[in-house]
Amino acid sequence: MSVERTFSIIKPDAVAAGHAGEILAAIEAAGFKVLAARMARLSEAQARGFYAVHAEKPFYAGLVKFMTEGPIIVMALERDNAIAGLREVMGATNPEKAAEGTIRKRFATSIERNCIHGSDAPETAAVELGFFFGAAELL
Ligand code: 3AN
Repeated sequence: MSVERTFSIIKPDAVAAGHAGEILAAIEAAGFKVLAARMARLSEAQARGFYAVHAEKPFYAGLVKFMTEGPIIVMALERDNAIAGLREVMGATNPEKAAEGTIRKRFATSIERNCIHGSDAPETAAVELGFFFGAAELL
């Protein structure tokens, strides 16, 4: 296994509910190094761009509305096998199907309001990291 980087968002539902600290603690407890992190508020155009891959899905409009409803925390994370590892710590997209102890099982309230995002592949991680962070922030 090699050191890898991934991108994560603590979504508006979790920030509003005051779960950001516990989510970050779970990420750190799983061995991730936080390379960069900051609060952000997505514009509609940014949310549309970030989720462009889902543009044809029936849930797209609702997803964009949700992701723009309040502040988020964007993070660049590093660890061995970071991409798959974070998705394991996050749990399944639908919290009802997420394993016990995962972040989504603990804090998500629905398949849409599912508290955390994590990149799903090396290509998407690179694009998503570049969407929010400059190269100089990731040294
Ligand atoms: P994941 O976040 O687990 O990679 P994706 O990439 O399939 O899942 O979906 C991106 C986001 O879109 C999810 N995190 C969730 O907020 C939302 N989403 C996915 N599937 C649905 C759905 N069936 N209904 C509503 N929202 C959904």
